[in-house]
Amino acid sequence: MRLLLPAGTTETALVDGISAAGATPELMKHTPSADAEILAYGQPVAAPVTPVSPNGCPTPAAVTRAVREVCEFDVSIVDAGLAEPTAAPTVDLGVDPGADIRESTPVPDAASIFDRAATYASSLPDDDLVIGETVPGGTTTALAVLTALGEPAAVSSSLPANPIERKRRVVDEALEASDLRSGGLDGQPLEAIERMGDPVQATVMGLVTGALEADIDVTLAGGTQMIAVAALLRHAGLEGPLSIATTSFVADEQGDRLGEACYRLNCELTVTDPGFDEREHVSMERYCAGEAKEGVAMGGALSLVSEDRLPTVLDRFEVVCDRLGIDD
Ligand code: AAM
Repeated sequence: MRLLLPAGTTETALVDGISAAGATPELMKHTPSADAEILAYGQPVAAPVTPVSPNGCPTPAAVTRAVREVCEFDVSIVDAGLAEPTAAPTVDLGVDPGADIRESTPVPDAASIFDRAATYASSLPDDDLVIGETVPGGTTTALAVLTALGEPAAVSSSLPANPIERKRRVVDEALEASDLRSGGLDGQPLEAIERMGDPVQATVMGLVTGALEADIDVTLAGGTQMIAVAALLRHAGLEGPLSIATTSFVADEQGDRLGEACYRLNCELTVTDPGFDEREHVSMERYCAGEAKEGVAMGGALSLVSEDRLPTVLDRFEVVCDRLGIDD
């Protein structure tokens, strides 16, 4: 099994109060580069910060890294539009950072990103891929492409209280800037990304398509951003079952909507509860309070952990937090 982490950015994350995937909007552009380093090395190396929410909740990369230290799987990080340097080894598919979706064409080369990602994934030697994401503002761009496709638009948030009205206003402005109406790009997924999305979506879509063509099994590791990718793939005509693995934090927040979306998109759904409520650790308490919830393939990584190894993973998460300078 190989974990692929497409890591990228969208300037949409700079909208005030839209994301907690970084302590401040200015620091958020470093989050994907730092997440890549945490996954690769266990701590930031060149990135100037450990990504934490404004309340100090550590990035889900710390959880995924803890699972990796216990379960040992291969990782490849795909540069899906990083805005800042990373010292993590990355696969270069020539992807630029995404612009603000309130511009007319935030991802002008979505179609060629898709092609390059598909070619890369189809050449991999693995039997199974788990594909995650890190892109602050990603739930807003997910809402935007779902709206453009005419799909029911329910998305999660890295904030405990989802700023959904704020996101809807951004999406309305994005539709206007792209001269679109809701549902106007039904059946045109790459155009939806080009005019309303982010470069990570084009990358994940290409990776999944290339892998499935090469008979490699794929799990989409994430929450509602992966629902948006599944919708994009269905609008591209992809048939056959898809599979999503996410955390109980997303599932609890979304309620019935998550299962309904998976049913509609013919997606198998795996939800993993890491049992953070049974520990007294400040990071785990933050997750239980609804912060972060998912990201950096956290749900997919946790789904690999057998019940008897979960305590070891939680112990390891405490060690990783310690290494990251997060007090308990
Ligand atoms: C990724 N890195 C993160 C993080 N994510 N570091 C700290 N907290 C997170 N939540 P939103 O749309 O609210 O920004 O949420 C999506 C982001 O949150 C993604 O980057 C996802 O991977 C996660």
